[in-house]
Amino acid sequence: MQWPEEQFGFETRAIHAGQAPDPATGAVITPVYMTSTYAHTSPGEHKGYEYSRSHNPTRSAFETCVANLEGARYGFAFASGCVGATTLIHLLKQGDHVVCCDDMYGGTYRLFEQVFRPKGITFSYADLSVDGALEAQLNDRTRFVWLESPSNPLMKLVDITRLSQIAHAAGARVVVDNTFLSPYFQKPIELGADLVLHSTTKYINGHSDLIGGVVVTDDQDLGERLSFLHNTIGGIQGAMDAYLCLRSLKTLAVRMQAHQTNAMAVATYLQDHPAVDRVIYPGLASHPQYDLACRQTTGHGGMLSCYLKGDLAQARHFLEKVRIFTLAESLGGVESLVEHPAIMTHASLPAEVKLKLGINDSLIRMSVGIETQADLLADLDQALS
Ligand code: P1T
Repeated sequence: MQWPEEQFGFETRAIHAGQAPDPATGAVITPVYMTSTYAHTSPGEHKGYEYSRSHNPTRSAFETCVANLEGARYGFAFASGCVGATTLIHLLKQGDHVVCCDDMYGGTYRLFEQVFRPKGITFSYADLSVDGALEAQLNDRTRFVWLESPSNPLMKLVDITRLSQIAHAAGARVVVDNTFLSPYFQKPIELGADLVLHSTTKYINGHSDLIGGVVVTDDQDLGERLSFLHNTIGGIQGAMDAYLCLRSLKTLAVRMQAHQTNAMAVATYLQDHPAVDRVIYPGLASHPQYDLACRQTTGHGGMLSCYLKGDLAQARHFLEKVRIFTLAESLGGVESLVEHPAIMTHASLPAEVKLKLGINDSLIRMSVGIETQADLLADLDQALS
């Protein structure tokens, strides 16, 4: 079997892409190549592997597989989502400008504002779901448009195709952080984006047992520049973590379906609960961008946010009372997690930014896992009572 095989379905590619049986032994599962270096037969003569910062067969298999699933030719696995983002920003130089969606993971905002702004890269933030908002931010130094869709934690969507056309006309590249939906539900490159980033800590690995990131692109120039930066900066993923991510991709499709089924049930349940003010889930017809969600994605994923009635005391009471949902940062694992963005994942945002966005003390974010649905609903029921 030759890979990539375009005609195979997502599930087949998730299980086989980049994973021919091991040439040395016939092992069906790609081994964990725990080696830092590789023997040369003569200086400069080797089997394509010299040093594991540059290449490692386990990591290469994962990179090939995830790139294939995103419809891209180049994939680079990193030690975290944040170092993936860091490496992307190293494609830029002093004076360059990035337009970002206003609602994004707090750690990405902190990286941009506290690490890269002092070094001379400028960032502006706008609600890019509003017509004309991107055009108003672009200038002749804009190199990247950085999108999360759905965004973390407010689940806002942006029209990736429309924004990519506008960005490209202005000479900028589009980065989509696809962490929340995974390539199973959303393929940004097919929609027109140039670069896709994931925190693989989340759905791609799916079992909350590692930190990782990946960047993919189908653009040869970007692929070659990223290959240089990946090796030269060296924020690479270790072989064991790459092995776990590769193994997890095999079940991505079934996990995402199960996450979505449970999230839809939780969203519907919360929507009708008297203690809940508002639920934000792209799969609900009440989501302001429900039509875009149905057009742009093939599913709505396992993440949702809601505003509880009351103040911080009510939110704390709920968060302390859940039993199956665990009060913890992160998302995308098989177990259900719940968190308070204002105090936890988005604590590094300035108070006025949080206020403007609506990240207040009543906002709760849930990563709905794949436990028995009735148990999850019963847990929420007792915690909200
Ligand atoms: O944690 P790390 O693997 O470095 O990934 C950072 C990151 C990037 N992009 C998005 C959309 C993310 O959600 C994250 C990490 N987010 C959390 C830890 C969280 O609880 O939201």
